[in-house]
Amino acid sequence: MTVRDATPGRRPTTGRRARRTALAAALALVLAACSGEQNALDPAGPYAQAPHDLIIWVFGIAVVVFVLVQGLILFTTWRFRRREGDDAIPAQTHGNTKLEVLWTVIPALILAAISVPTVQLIFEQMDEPEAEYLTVEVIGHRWWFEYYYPDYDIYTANEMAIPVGVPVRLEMTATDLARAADLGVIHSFWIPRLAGKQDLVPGHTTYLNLQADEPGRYLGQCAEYCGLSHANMRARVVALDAGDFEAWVADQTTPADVPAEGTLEARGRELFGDLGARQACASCHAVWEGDGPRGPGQGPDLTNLFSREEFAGAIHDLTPDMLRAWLANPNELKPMQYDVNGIGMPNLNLTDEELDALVAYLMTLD
Ligand code: HEC
Ligand SMILES: [Cu+2]
Repeated sequence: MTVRDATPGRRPTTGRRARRTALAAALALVLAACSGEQNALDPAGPYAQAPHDLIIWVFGIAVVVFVLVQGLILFTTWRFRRREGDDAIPAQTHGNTKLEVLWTVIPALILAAISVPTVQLIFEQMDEPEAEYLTVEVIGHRWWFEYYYPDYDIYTANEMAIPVGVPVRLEMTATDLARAADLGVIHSFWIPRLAGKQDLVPGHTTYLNLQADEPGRYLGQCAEYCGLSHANMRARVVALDAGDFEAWVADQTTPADVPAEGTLEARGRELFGDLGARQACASCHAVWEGDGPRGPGQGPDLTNLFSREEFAGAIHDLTPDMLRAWLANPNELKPMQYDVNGIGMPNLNLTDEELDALVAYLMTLD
């Protein structure tokens, strides 16, 4: 036996209010996607403009189909509704070849028409650009993006500097360096305001073009689930005017300064290369001081660390305080799995004195 609510009439009201609130919240959430830094509907360059225009075009067709189909449904339910004294069973229809052929052929034609520009565009997004372009190699790691500029022999991470108005061709792959048995997992590179989206696949090279028409900072996000800190794997493209980009290249190709002997910074540099029984920072991070070629490391290249505004997968602002917190316990700022499978940065149990010296040294790397 069911016991009825003692106060009928109250429950529907609260229910309705809850439903209305939920609906408003859901709507706000959906609409929030239409603005902000990662808005594909606000393209900032030709490689983002093309898919945007295609989306609008396809959306237009979808609206026409929707209105037609829904209109027909509404019309028939109204036109053939049951009227008073209308007790006869309506005529029973079993199939109509003409109609069925029609509603198979028309959608097939629409889909075929849409697929032509779609497939064309997919290839355009990764074909070699016709104009002179800049090449950047993108390597997806768990959980940060590494960039290498072969024309300039520059290694950097998380923030990719590009010149405004110049096509940039990304050559992309994925690996977790120095772990031969563990090639890495698939990631996806996506800067919604600058280009379409493309996977980074271990052992393969994929291509994607992007271009920014205006200087600015463009945010993106790894778009293929890649494990624990997937949500903490962002990417930032920094578009610079021609002069600023030249200055950036000059800065990045200048070796790091060696701090004067006896200073706190010099002590930091010493610790960077030797932490006694603990693994040295230098075994995972390169700081290029001009002797010998630059090379990749297991972690980001730190030669020009303070030329970047964000770090750790571009999820944190790079400030001395945040950097200190990172070195004291990296896992607290970004969940990683160093103890489980060597992915990420280990906690090296640094003392306050060591932290002071290391932060002072790293701040000279700009
Ligand atoms: C076992 C290898 C390893 C060692 C040892 C190591 N790191 Fe790291 N470090 C990493 C990895 C991997 C990352 C990237 C983590 C991420 O963003 O997901 C990282 C990130 C960083 C970053 C942020 C860089 C950026 O641009 O995002 C800094 C700064 C840093 N490490 C400094 C140090 C210092 C200083 C030491 C020594 C006290 C050290 N690391 C020791 C592997 C290491
Ligand atoms: Cu990823």
